[in-house]
Amino acid sequence: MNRCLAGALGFLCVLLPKEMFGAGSEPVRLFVKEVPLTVLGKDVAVIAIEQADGTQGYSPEQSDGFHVEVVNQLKVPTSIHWHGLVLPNLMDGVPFVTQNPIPPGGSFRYDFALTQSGTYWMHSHYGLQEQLFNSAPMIIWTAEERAKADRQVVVMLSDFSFTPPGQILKTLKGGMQMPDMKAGGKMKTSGSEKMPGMSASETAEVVAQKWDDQKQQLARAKVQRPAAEVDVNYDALLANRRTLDDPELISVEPGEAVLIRLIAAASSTNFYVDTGGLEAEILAVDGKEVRPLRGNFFQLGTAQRLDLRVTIPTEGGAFPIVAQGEGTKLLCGVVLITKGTTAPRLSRAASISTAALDNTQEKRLRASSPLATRSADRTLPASLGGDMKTYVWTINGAAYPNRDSLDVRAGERVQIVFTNSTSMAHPMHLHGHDFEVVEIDGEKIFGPLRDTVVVPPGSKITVAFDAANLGVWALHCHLIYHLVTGMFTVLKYDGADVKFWQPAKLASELQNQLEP
Ligand SMILES: [Cu+2]
Repeated sequence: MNRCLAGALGFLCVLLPKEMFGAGSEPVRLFVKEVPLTVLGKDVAVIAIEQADGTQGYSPEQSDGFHVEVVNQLKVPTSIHWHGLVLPNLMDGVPFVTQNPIPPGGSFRYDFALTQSGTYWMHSHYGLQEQLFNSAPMIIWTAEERAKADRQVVVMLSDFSFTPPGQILKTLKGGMQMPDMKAGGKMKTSGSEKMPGMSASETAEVVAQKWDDQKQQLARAKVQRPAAEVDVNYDALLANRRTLDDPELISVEPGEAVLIRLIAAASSTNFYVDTGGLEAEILAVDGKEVRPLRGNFFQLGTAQRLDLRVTIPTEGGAFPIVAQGEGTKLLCGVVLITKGTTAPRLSRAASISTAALDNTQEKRLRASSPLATRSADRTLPASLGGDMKTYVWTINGAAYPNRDSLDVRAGERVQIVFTNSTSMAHPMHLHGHDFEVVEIDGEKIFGPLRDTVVVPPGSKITVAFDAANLGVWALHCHLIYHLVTGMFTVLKYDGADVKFWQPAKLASELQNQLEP
């Protein structure tokens, strides 16, 4: 059966012929290559992960398993990580942790069984390539996933800068914020009143999320708070690689249910997602089902996913689904539109900025199938530190590369306690495991299963999982500039194969990339 997934990256239909992925068949070849893109009228070169027919990424049937050969057509090394998958350690695609980088012209084969379904994605774990859009969607299909709505669309959110990523990092490490293009490209020093660790700066009217007790749903609110801090002033936010003044128009039918699979594929941007006049319900986060939670305004941390189901009104119309970056006025999005409706003109910028992500939504989310109740055998602290001035970001006071692993034994129920003493929200990602959010700021909950949890400024969040996947697993902040400047460690199982874990090599390789 072929099925067209409307709107997957806009310019293509994902064909899902089941026969193509049969067990024992040839692997699907994924080419990592440079592609042209026009942003704000300028031609730039970015990266794509494409099949031979131009299909973005790979969306297998769960029952067929995962069979891929990654072919590196870049002029530099790469390595592709399958974000959120519970897979064998040496299939995880992290250079100098689970494999060596794939050299230019080289390839690497990945084969394993799939145990999960839903919204996942893939991205380079090599250097700063994520900032150049070395990423693609991965929907793992089952009959249940297909039955969730009449129509399904994938929306990938990303952040774009005309400044090369190496230059962005150098500028950040130089104690300066990125040039603000709207301010004439002038550099500005990181404002003293906004330095992390210092007392809150002046407040302003900003957008945040609230719980509407009367309607029992998540909603948009205007509050007096400091605007969130950001590392990089981007030139644009993109949805399916398009700006909001030229958005993807996704054809829908009046009265039908549409499942929007949102993927925050940005390098360094957390989002708020606004469904406007369409009331939505969250069906899953990070590919894992939750008890449906209603609203029209949602939070989405970098690297997280959000499955939102909406119903198109019977009278039809045009329905923008818009994402605003945390701490910025920049917007991106797509438009769901019925036949005969004129597409609205949308602005790329909102009138006011947004507050830092917080725990409003996370405290309300409940896993559909929580972990079995069990006391923890091991509790590991993960204290998040760092500041904009030194631009060194740490876990438990140490900046990677180091060999300060968090150690576990197979069979244990493990808890990780994230405490954030910085004034930025950090989306923390553990590879190879689903974890459950079990405590937020002292309140015990049966929270969602996730692979990436946002730890807001000043917050303490405990996650739990069963250590049942032997290996050396990356654990890091998913803001790329925090990751490469130290907020990275590994979860190491007793008895794991550590032959690929070479922190020192990672550091020298990154240095090579930054010095042309
Ligand atoms: Cu971070």
